[in-house]
Amino acid sequence: MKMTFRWYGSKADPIPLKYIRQIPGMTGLMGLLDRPAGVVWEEEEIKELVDEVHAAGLELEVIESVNVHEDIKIGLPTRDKYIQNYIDTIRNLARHGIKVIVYNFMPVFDWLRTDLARVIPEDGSNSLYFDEKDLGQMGPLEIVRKTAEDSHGFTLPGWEPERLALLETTLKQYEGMTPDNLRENYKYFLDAVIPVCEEVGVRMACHPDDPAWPIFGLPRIAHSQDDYDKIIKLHDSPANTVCLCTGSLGSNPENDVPAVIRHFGEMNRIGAMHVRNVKYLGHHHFREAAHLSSTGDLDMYAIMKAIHDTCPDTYVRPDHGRMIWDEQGRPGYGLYDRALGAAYLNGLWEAIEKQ
Ligand code: DNO
Repeated sequence: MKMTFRWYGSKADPIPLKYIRQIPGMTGLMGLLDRPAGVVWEEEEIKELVDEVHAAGLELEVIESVNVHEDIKIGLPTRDKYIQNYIDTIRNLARHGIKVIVYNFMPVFDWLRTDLARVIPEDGSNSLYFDEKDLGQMGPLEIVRKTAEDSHGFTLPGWEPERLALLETTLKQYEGMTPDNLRENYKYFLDAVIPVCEEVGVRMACHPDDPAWPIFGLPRIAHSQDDYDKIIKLHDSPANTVCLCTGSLGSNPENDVPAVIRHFGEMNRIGAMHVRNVKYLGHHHFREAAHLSSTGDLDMYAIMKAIHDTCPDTYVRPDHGRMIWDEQGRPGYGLYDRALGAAYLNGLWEAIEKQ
């Protein structure tokens, strides 16, 4: 296992690399260049990022994310141009040591919450929260407005302003699209990019829908083991993998997360892991918890054991943390609770190894 940390770049992330380096057992980052979906990531800018990370004593083998342009997901004629740009980006990243690209194929919205700072009554910290009842009252435009307002000036991953500016148009373009239509467009994309990944030694890792069910009537095709079985069959290759996010899949109690890890781990189809815990509050209603098993509803030991037994060399990052100790930062991506999460997950790993 390679323990990594998500980082948004020195201009956008208040957490200095030297702090990340000081987290015990931290080997590298899941990093990114802040570029709009559809453009080519040029080699010089990639090199600059990689050099900066290496100079801090960390590795950069995973990029999260290279976003897929909406025209590709919708299947517009312009998609070929954007797919070519994606391919050029894959080649440029591979030349600078990148091994895994995390992305998603979710229409319009990446992850979604109805409150970015819900106070946890037991300890006074706060975390990301979702209640479908609140969402029903809000509607897509309202949730975008509220999420931007609550994000303390930080751009949240998947909520990039240039994407959201087109929200109304984009939502219309998805009208009438079925999950099968979306899968066809996904296949078109994978058929183009996966052969290039095989050639240059990169693995594409698809992040699950978060939360793990359809929202606003949009087609969503990545929120269960069955869904991922279909995705893998769209273009069967070791380069077509899952970014298995325990908190996203685990938002739906019907997903047995350790079993899903074992299923795809045994097939060698896990490109990266996001590990975090969830507390269920009712139907389609949850909040994020500390990583420790007893503070939520996922069994983190069983999760780490499944990774250990089936994909022990994968990249793991402690996913969203709570906001604790009065830290002000990007919701979900503060330093303190994610550092505690990494230490805890490393502790579980050590115990599993020594058993
Ligand atoms: C949320 C993240 C997601 C993830 C993307 C991958 O916190 O886990 O935004 O990065 O879905 O493309």
